[in-house]
Amino acid sequence: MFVDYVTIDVKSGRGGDGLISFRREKFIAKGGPNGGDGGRGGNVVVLGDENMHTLLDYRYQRHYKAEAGKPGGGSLKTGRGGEDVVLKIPVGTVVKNLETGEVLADMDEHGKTEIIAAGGKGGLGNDHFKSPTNQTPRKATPGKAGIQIKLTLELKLLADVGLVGYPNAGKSTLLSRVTAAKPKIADYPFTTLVPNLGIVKLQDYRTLVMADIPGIIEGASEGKGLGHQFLRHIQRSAVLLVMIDGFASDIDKTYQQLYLELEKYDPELVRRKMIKVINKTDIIAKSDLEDLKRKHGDYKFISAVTGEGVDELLNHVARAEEKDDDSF
Ligand SMILES: Nc1nc2c(ncn2[C@@H]2O[C@H](COP(=O)(O)OP(=O)(O)OP(=O)(O)O)[C@@H](O)[C@H]2O)c(=O)[nH]1
Ligand SMILES: [Mg+2]
Repeated sequence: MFVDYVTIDVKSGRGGDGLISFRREKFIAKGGPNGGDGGRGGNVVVLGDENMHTLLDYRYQRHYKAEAGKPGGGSLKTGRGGEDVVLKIPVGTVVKNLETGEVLADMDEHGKTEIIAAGGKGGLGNDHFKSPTNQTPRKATPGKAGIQIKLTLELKLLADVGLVGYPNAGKSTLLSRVTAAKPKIADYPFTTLVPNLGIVKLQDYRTLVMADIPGIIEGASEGKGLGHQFLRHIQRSAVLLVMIDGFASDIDKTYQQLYLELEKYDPELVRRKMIKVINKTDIIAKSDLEDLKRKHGDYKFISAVTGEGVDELLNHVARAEEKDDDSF
């Protein structure tokens, strides 16, 4: 099961207490202080792991607590530090503080780690409090408490190109045509329920990751259809292919509706390089197609089924991907 959003509760370990203790030696009447410091509490750490593809595990286990530090010992022994809790999360996951919305970590690399909640410091043993006037301090400090935070984990796929469009526009068909991915394709709306990724090999041997996401419709931002939360997966994409069925009753209006839904989800999304695509040219009557091409010169025309226009589209995508090309 693909899970891309969870909330969890984490708590770092409390520091161990400092100890009050005195040397006891046979012929010394009053030994000096020798209480050790408490150990540091364990941290809560996140670790990016490219072998994980879902946050499913965190649906089932929602509470994580790092170990407390051990108290200081006699003979100035520092207590052992608490064990860290290391949460493995898929590469692409953004970790936020649920209450403040602050981004605490963006796991954009395999192996990257970030401390989300630091363990409490250990307390000081009584040895720290000796002074010329107080050779037998009866004072030590307790360990500091751990930090408790509610977190959101949000998985955002790392795709260079995102496919957006109404259901049935042919997004999954295009992905299956230009990559080795095998998404489900069918002639009913909302066939795609979770995002699919594929790797496009361009003519110049570059590769691009393409994401096919569930269809969105007018009102998706108010929860219509499958909602619009899947748009998070194209938030990192520099290029968006906006795909429209050639039989849509009003192509420009459809584009405007899609644009609005993107904007409502994240105003930044509509600043991406947008490539407008009309699909299914293979089944549009020749004269109708010519009409459409005349009216919509700013669109690319393709058939995801026969491959007509697809190479040209990919070349266009390749140029859009080149960062300094602002002509899109
Ligand atoms: N004739 C023709 N049919 C197409 C073309 N592209 C897609 N289709 C058909 O249109 C239907 C929908 O295609 P999908 O690829 O599942 O559409 P989608 O945009 O992924 O749809 P959702 O996952 O529901 O959002 C299927 O029956 C496809 O075979 C095309 O270029 N030509
Ligand atoms: Mg689909």
